[in-house]
Amino acid sequence: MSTTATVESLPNSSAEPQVNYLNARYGVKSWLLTLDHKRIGLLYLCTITFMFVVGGIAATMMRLNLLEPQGALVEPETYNKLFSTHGIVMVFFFLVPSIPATLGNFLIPLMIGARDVAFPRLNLLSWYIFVTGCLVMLYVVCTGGVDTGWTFYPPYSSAYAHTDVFLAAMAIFIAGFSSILTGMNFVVTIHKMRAPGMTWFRLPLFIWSLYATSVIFVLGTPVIAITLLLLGVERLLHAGIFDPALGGDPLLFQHMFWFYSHPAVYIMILPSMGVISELITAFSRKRIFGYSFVAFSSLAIAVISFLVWGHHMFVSGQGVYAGLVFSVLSFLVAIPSAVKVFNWTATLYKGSISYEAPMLYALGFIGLFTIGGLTGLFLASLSTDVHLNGTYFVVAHFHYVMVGGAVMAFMGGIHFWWPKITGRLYPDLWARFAALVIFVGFNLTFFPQFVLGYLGMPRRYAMYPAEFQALNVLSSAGASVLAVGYVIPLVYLIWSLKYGQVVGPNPFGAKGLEWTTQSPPLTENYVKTPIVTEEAYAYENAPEPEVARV
Ligand code: HEM
Ligand SMILES: [Cu+2]
Repeated sequence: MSTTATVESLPNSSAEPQVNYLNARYGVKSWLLTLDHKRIGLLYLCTITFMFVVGGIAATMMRLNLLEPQGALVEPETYNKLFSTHGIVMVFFFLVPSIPATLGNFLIPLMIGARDVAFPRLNLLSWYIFVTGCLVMLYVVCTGGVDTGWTFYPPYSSAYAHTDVFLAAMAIFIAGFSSILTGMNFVVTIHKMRAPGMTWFRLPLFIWSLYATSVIFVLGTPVIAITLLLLGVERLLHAGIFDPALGGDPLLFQHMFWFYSHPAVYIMILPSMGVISELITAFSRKRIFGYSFVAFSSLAIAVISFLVWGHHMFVSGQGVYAGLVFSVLSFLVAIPSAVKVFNWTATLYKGSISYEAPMLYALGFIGLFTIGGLTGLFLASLSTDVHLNGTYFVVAHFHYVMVGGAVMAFMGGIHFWWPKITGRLYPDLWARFAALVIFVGFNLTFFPQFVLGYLGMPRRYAMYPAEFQALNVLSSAGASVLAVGYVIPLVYLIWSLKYGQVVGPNPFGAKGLEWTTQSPPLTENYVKTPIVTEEAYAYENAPEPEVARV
C-alpha cells in the first residue's frame, strides 16, 4: 500500500535507541494509567495468557484423570468443577477477548492510519473491567469452584448446585461489559478514524473481520448478561424464571444462553479468519483472491450467526419443525466460512509461498478449521445430532474449531506481528518446530475423541467403560505433547525480548500500513498521517523481506 509515510522519513534511525511506545515512558504507573492502544493491547495479552494457563491446568488435570476408566486423579465432583472452570475460563476469559483485545487493540489504529482508538479512556476502562471479571472468576476457582458446566443449565444451576454459581455468573456478567465497550470503540474507530484514502474496500481484511466481531460484541453480549443476571435472581430470590418447580421454563434459559453463545463462537473464530487472510497473502506474496467476497463473508457470518442457536437444542424437546429450520440455517452459515477457505486456497495457487512460522500456523488453521467446520455439519443435521449430541464428538468438534482454528490463528498472528510489537525477532527454527509439535499434539489429543464420541462415549463423565481406555490414553498423551508445544513459544518469545535479533520496520516485506512505521512504533504511531493511494495486498510492488525467506 503506497503511502506518503515511507520508512526513511522516520526519526533518528541512528545508533541511539529510537523512542518508541515501549521506552517513551517507564514505570508501572505508565502502564496502569496508559491511554496508548498498543500498551493496552499488551496488558490484555498478559492477562489472557495467564487465564489460558489456568484453563490449561484444568484441561491437563482432566486428561490425566481420563487415563484410567475409573478416574486416575480426582473425584467425580472435582471433575465436574474442572470441566466447568476450564470451559468458562477458556471461552469467556481467554478466547473471546484473545485476538480482538490484544492484536485488535494493537493493530486497528496502525492498520487504518490513526493515532489511537476513538475512546482511549474507555479502552483502558475496558481492561480494568475485564481484570475485575478475571479476579472474581479466580476467586471462585480458589474457593471451591463451580460444577454446572460452562452452559449453566437450570434447574441444576439455580436450584441444586452447591457451588458458587452466582459469583461465576457474575464474573462473566462483568467481563461482558469489557467486550461491549471494546466493540463500540472498534466500530467508531473504523468508521471515523481511517486515514485519507483508506476507503472501506482498501481496508485490510483483518479490519473487516474485527468490525463484524465488534457488531456481535455490541448486539450479542447484552443477551448473555441478562440471561446470567436472571439466573442469579432465580438462585438468590427463588423467582420462578427457569426452574419448572417454581413455574419457570428451563428451555427459556437454553434459548437465551445459546442466542448469545452461538454468535459467541463466531466472536472467537471471525478475528482468526482475519489473521489468516493477512498471513496467507503475506507468505504467498499475492493479492487475496476475491477481496470483496472475503470481506462480505465476515459480515454474512455475523448476521447468520444470530439465526442458528436452536441447533444446540435438537434433543432438548424443541419442536421438530423448529429443529428443521435451525438445521437448514446452520448449513447456510457454512457457506460464508467455505468462501473464505476456498479464497485462501485460491490465493495460495501459484503464490510464491514461504514457510516461516506464521505461515505454518496459517496452513495448520486451514486444515484443522475445515475438519472442525465439516464435523459441525454432522451436528447440524437432525438425524446424526440425535446420536452425537452430548458425546465426545461434540467436544472434538468445538476444540477443532476453537483450538485447531482460533488458537492456531492467534499463535500465527502473534508470531507475524511480534517484530512490529517488540522490534525483535524470535528464533524461526524453534518457532517452526513448536508449530509442528502443536499441530501433531493437537490432532493426537482431539482426533481420537471423534471416534470415542461416535462410539458413544458421553462428555462430562469422570469415568468411562474400559473399552474406551486406549483412545483416551492416546488423547491424554497428545495433550501432553500439545502442552509442550505451547510452552516452547512462551520461552523463546520472552527470551527474544532481550536477545532476539533486532529488526527493521518490515522484516517479512509485508504490505499494510502497520509495516510502514518503525518497529516498535512511536506512541503516536505515525509522524504524519499517511495517505493511502492503493488497494490492500498489492504484493506486485511489495518491499523485499529483510529476513531470509524459508
Ligand atoms: C489447549 C488444550 C485443551 C485441552 C487439552 C482441552 C481439553 C478439554 C477436556 C478434556 C474437556 C472436558 C471434556 C468433558 O469431560 O466433557 C474440555 C471441555 C471443554 N473445553 Fe477444552 N481443552 C483445551 C483447550 C480449550 C480451549 C482453547 C477452549 C476455548 C474455547 C476450550 C473450551 C472447552 C469447553 C467449552 C469445554 C466444555 C466444558 C463443559 O462441558 O462445560 N478448550 N476441554
Ligand atoms: Cu452453535
